[in-house]
Amino acid sequence: MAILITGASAGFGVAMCRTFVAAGYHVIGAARREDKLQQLAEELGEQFYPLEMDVSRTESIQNALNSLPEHLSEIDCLINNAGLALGLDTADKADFGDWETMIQTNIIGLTFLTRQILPQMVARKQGYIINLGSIAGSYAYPGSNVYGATKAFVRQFSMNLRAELADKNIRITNIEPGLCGDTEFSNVRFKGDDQRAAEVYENVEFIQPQDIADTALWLYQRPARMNVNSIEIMPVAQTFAGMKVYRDEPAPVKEETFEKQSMSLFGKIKSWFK
Ligand code: 8X3
Repeated sequence: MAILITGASAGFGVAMCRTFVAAGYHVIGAARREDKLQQLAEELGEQFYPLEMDVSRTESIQNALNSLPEHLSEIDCLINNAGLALGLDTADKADFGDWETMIQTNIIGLTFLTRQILPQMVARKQGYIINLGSIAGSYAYPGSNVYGATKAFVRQFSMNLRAELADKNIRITNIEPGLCGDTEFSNVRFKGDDQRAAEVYENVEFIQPQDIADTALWLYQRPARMNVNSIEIMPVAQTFAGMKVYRDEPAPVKEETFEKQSMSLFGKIKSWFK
């Protein structure tokens, strides 16, 4: 039995591969970048199996799964970690191609892979699916438009799977991280503008990939009777900003002179005696 982790070439994925291997599990690390996977394979040894997979292409997912050796074909835990944010422009200016890529990876890829793995879990009446959502799936912020919406999809998909799979002894959790540094997340979002990416993490103690990896391992090692539906994790320094209200400029107050006011009062009194 193995743990299949997507997005294994960077950030959360690398940390989770290392953490699960160190805890004694067999890990299949799936990612696009073969060189990064090979480095990880050299570091982690026999317990780690590098699997080339592009989660943004269903054909690549299928081919990768078909290529798995017999002894690793049973997946006890699927960690849907691959995903990305692209851009922070408002919806009227965002690149539609970026939206398509996010939908393709964060939604289509995640659901396709889950659909491929679920039947074997159902047949065995055992398994665990851990999805990597985001606080962006629950809280709106400008520029999050489609990225946040894909993560809201992941959140609801996770809950809907819970509703279907509770009687199959399959656990589902949506991990929802907030500001987490030391990953490629912002470098990818800002398309290689490393300066802008670095500014996101300036002067703040952000969450580390290891925190997410430790959380995933903790979840996996809970008793089989226990399901954590979702777990939202922020750095202490990140919190809610409240509702923003954009107000119109107040209408200018018409100032009436004292003479005007008294004249109109005098006019009224005069009209009573007519
Ligand atoms: C990452 C968290 O706040 O950048 O999903 O959207 S955030």
